[in-house]
Amino acid sequence: MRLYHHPMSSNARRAVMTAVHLGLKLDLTVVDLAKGAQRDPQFLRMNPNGKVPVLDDDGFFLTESHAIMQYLADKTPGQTLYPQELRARADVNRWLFWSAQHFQPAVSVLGWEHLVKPILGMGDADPAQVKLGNGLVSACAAILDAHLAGKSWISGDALSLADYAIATPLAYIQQAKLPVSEHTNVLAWFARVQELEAWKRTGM
Ligand SMILES: N[C@@H](CCC(=O)N[C@@H](CS)C(=O)NCC(=O)O)C(=O)O
Repeated sequence: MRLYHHPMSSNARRAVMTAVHLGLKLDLTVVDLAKGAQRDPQFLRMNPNGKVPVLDDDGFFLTESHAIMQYLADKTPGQTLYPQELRARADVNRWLFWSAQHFQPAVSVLGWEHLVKPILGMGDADPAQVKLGNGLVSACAAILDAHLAGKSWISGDALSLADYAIATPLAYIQQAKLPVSEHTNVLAWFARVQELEAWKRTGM
């Protein structure tokens, strides 16, 4: 299997971490986002959205990082990251959708303003966008913090796809100036994730 990714992409990292945890071999191809390689016609044939990650499993092209995580887990007999039991799986799914719909987009606003724009030389952060991003991330962080009170992992009692999905954008707490410092349950949980082999073996 091959994954088209970028080393700075938190969306791609959650797929890579899943593969590392599951012991699946992924060949990695870097898509040079800064040079616009994601808009090459050849890449757009794999993902018309022009975004990484894209998984190529023997000619089956799968986009959307959370769907890739689910696919990789479903391909792996005996795995425990993505439970089989109906309600346990539904709970993991609930957090994967939360990650895709709420948390990652919220972090992306601040990631763009504080991290990507400077790298691309696109000027100063836009105060209105920073205000928007701070509000969105703060709201998400408060929800996650309350949920994590007294818990080690996000869904059930064990590490799951939900933890990997939600942790990856937090790699940019400092650079993206994410307003999470008051959310001690989030920080304690994130410290646990950072101790995991899959975290240590991925990212920049
Ligand atoms: N919902 C998508 C989002 C993917 C995404 O936004 N990828 C970013 C990198 S983190 C990208 O490829 N951006 C390039 C662009 O928009 O031009 C997923 O979860 O895979």
